[in-house]
Amino acid sequence: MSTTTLTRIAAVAMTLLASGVMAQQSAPAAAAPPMTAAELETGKKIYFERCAGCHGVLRKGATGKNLEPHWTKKLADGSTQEGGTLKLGTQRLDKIIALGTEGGMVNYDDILTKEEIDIMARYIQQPPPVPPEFSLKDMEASWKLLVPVDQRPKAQQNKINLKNVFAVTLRDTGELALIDGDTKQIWKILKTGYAVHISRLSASGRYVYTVGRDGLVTLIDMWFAEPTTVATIRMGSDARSVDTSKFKGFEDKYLIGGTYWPPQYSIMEGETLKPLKIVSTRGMTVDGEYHPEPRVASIVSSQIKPEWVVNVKETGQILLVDYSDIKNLKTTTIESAKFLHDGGWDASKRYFMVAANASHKVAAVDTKTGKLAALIDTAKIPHPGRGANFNHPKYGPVWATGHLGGAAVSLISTASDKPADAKYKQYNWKVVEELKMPGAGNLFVKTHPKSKNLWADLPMNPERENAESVYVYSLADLSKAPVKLDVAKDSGLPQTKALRRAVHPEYSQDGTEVWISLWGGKTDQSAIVIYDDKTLKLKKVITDPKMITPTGKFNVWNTQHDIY
Ligand code: DHE
Repeated sequence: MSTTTLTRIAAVAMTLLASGVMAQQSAPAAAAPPMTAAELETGKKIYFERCAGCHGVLRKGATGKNLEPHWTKKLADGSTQEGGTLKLGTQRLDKIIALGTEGGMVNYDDILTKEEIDIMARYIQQPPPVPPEFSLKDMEASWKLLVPVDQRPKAQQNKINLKNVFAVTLRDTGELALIDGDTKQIWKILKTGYAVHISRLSASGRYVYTVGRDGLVTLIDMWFAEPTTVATIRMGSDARSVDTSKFKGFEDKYLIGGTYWPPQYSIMEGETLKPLKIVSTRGMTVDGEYHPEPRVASIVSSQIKPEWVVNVKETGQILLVDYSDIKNLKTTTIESAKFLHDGGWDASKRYFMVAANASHKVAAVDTKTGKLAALIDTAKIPHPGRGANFNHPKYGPVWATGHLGGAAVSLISTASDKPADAKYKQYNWKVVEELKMPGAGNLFVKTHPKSKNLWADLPMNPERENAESVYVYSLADLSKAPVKLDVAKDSGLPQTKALRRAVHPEYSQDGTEVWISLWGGKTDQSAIVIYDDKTLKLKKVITDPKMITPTGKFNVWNTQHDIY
C-alpha cells in the first residue's frame, strides 16, 4: 500500500475518531509492545521535545491527532480495524512518523534516526506518563533573584539604541541573541530555557522576558553596560507564553506566564519574577466536556484596561484576567472555538484576534465590552503569529492571517470607531479577500504602519523552493502576484541537505527593514537575512558560528507597542 493511501486512511480514521464515530471495542487491545527502561526514557524525552507541543502531554490531541493507546495499539488478535476505527500498530506508526501525513505532520526521517523512530512508534502505544504538578512552592524553590532591583542601574549604562534591538531566539541551543539593529552586531548571547520560544518586552522597553519550552523564564535587564540576566524562575515543565502588565499605572509591575504543563497560568512580580499566584485552567471545553489538560496558548496584555487576554487551547475559552486586584482576581470567560493558538491585536488595539486552528476560525474578542465580537470562518488552520494590520484600498482596516493548511493569506475586516471608517462597517468580521500563496505552510505574516508591503513566510511547506523563500505583497495593488525572495540563496551560504526554513519576518523599529531567519539544523550555518522594505533588495546577512538555529525575532519597540 502506498504511503499516500496509508496517510489518507489514517486521516479518515482520525476524522471518524474526532467525530465520535467509534465502534464498541470487539476484541481486547493488544499489550503494548515491549520496551527496555532505556528506550522508555528515550521515548519520553523525544516525545516532550518533538511531539507534546501538537499532541499534548496526555496525548489527547489538539493541533496534532489523539495518540492514546486505545487506537495506536492493534487489537489482541492482530487486527487493525474495529468498526470504523483503525488500530495502527508499530509498523504503521513507524511509517507515519518517518514520512509525515497530509494532515500537516512533518516527516521525521531527517530529524530522528531509524532506531528513534522505532522507539517512538512503540512508545506511543504505552500509556502516557502523567508528569508531576507544579505548585507555588515549586515556583518559589526554582526562583533565582540574581540582581535585586536596588542593585540595578538607575539609568541606561550603554549607548545602544534599545528601541531597535532585536531579541532573537536561538532555538536549539536554548539561548537568546540580542542584536543591535542599527549596527547589525550581535550585542550579547545569553543562556535561557530549553528550546527557547518567545520573548516579550516590559512596558518600559528596558526588560526582555524570554520563555523556554521547559517553563524557564529569564528576565534580562538591558540597562547594564551589557545585557544581564537579573532573575529566572520555572513556571512548570512545558511553556510557550509570557506577557507583562502594560496598562497605565501597572507598567512593569506584573508578569504572567502560561504553561502547557501543568495546564495553568502564573502571575509574578514584573521586576523580580517573585511568584505571586497560580490559576489552573483545567475545566470544561466549549462543548461542555471536562478536559484534564487545557494548555495556555497565547497571552497578550491590553493597553486599554488592566487585563490580560489568556487563550486556553483545548477548552476554546478566552479568559480576560483583570490584574488590578490579584488577591481577588476577576476573570471573564468568553466562549469561542477549539483549539486556540496564536493571535494579535487589530489596528485599534480594542479587538484581539486569535486563531482557533482546528476549527479553521478566527475569534475576535472585544476587550472593551468583554465579549466575543465574532467567530470568523477562514481557510484551513489559520496561523497568524501576531497577524498584520493595514488599510485595504476597498475594505478599509483589515487584519491578515496566513494558514498552515491552506494556500492563502486571509484578510479580515476589523471594526473601527473612526467616522471615516463607518463606510466599511458592512464588511466587519468577514474574510474580505484571500491572497493566493504558492502553497500551504505559512507561519507568520507581517507589515508595519510605515510600510506598503505585506510579508509572508512558508517554512512548513514541503518544497525547498517555498520553505526557503518569503513572499511580499504590495499593499498598493493586492491583485499582483507576490514577489518571491529566495532567502537561502540571498544568504550566500552553501546549500544544505536538509531544508533551511525562511521564517518569521520582523520589521526594524522605523519600518524600513525586514529581518528573516534562515533556520538551519543545529550543525548547519544559519543566518538572519535583512531586506530593504522599499526596494526588496538584500541589505545585510548576519551569520556567526554562535548564532545557531535562529527562529523568532522580537524588535524591542514593535514588540513593546504591539506594532504589526
Ligand atoms: Fe510557536 C508563538 C506554540 C512551534 C516559533 N507559539 C507561539 C505562541 C504559542 C506557540 C502558543 C503564542 C505565544 C504568545 O503570543 O503568547 N509553537 C507553539 C506550539 O505549540 C508549537 C506548534 C509546537 C511546539 O512544540 O512548540 C510551536 N513555534 C513553533 C516552532 O517550531 C517555531 C516555528 C520555531 C521555534 O522557535 O520553536 C515557533 N512561535 C514561534 C514564534 C512565535 C510563536 C516566533 C512568536 C510570534 C510573534 O511574532 O509573536
